Amino acid sequence: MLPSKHSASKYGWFMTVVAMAACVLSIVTMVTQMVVVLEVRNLRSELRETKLRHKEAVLDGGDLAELQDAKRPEGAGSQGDIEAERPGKESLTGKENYHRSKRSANSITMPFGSCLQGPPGVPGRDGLPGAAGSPGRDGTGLPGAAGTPGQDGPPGAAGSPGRDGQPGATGSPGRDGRDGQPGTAPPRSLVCPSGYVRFQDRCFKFFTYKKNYAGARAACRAVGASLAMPKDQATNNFLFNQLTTYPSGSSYTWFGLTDLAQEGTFVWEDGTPLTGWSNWNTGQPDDHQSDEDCAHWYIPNGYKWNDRSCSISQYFVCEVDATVP
Ligand SMILES: [Ca+2]
Ligand SMILES: [Ca+2]
Repeated sequence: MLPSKHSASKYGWFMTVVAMAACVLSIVTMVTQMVVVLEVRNLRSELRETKLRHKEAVLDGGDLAELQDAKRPEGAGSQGDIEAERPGKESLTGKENYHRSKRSANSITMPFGSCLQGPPGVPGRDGLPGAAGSPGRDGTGLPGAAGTPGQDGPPGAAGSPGRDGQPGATGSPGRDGRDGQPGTAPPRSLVCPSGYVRFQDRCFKFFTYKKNYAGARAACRAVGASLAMPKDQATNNFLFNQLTTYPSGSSYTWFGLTDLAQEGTFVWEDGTPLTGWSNWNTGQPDDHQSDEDCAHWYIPNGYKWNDRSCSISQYFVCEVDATVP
């Protein structure tokens, strides 16, 4: 953590004072060492001079004692002092002093460096984190208890379709079919008399002259026939289609149906009453003027039926059953 600006300033001043004190101390030490050095040099110089004189005395045969007296300072005369003045002894002491002085001189440090140095700087920032340590060893504690079971997963996808099943049991027999419609083709063995036209099991003859109803009925019976009886729509359609091919087709034509026996109750020529299907024109039978008891095809109105006076003469149609040849 960096110091604040104020604390850094106070710290700087304190360090400056300490540095200056160290500088003064260094200067004093340096002066002392310089004095010592100078003293050592003087001693060495005196030692050289003494050696030189000793050699000269030996060469000249002079009195060593005289030389020693000349060398001894005034007031000194003891044997200890003389031994102290011996060249060998004195040379050894000088060497020690010399090395000491040299070491002292070498150990002298210039105080100006420390004096010129500024106050110490602020502490540096924290260094980068160290490298990660090696992984620790596995613990020796007991394993923990098992956790609670997780929730059920989502349902899986739908499976593929199964194989086809086995064939089922045989069903119960079906119901009997309905009866078919009667065929329209006439038996090949049936035939009609000459001059007749066959339709199914009956034969029809279209007369080309006119008779009242009673005359027409008599003419049919004369040939073993009766007036035609169109009891169903198929026979009726066949007959009026044939009428268009004859000259009589363009006029009114009798067939065998009357209410002569009882007004309002029409009966076929074979004595059977008119029931079920009929083909009356609109508003007919109307027994107009209470004089209309005989039925005929009303040509202008699509061959619809009409009751008309039986006394009127018209064309007519007879029928007989077809026979096996
Ligand atoms: Ca009538
Ligand atoms: Ca009528």
